[in-house]
Amino acid sequence: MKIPMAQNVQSGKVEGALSAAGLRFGIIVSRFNNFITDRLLQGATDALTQSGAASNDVDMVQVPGSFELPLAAKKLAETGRYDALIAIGCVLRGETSHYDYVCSETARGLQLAQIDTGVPIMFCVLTCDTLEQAMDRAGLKGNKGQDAALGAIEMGHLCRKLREAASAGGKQK
Ligand code: INI
Repeated sequence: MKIPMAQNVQSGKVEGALSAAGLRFGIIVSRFNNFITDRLLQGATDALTQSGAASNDVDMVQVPGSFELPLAAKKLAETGRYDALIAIGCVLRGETSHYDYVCSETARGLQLAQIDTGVPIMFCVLTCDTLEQAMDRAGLKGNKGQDAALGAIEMGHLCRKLREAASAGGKQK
């Protein structure tokens, strides 16, 4: 694909910018382990608004657990309303293999949803052995919700640019 030269686009290099203004975001958040997911959600929404996202350009839906994130994310992506989605969950290892099923199916489902729909979906699902590990990642030593928001902004811009480049390439033919 031939990428036209534009702001932030050098020949052969395409990158997303880091302003969230004008982009639309959906956040899907799991209620399970909500003492962690609430903190991740706060980190994500703070980062989006501090980066210029309008509050009515950020929608939030809740699901019971991480396992339900992929279906809700896919349905949001299919609306065509969003530049990027952020899926937030926290899976803590227990005594049985349940943890492994929830982690692997959540990751697989979210990846499938973004590949199927073409809408970027950030994987903000903590998969931790202990509550302490989760707390560290949900505010004590950084916040993965904030990291996911920055990823969503970058991927939202990148996908817009790649769409524009593809349609400009199509018009030249
Ligand atoms: N869901 C989570 O998000 N985190 C967990 O740690 C967890 N554990 O441990 O069971 C969990 N289970 C619920 C699961 O996501 C589904 O909601 C449930 O199985 C119903 O489909």
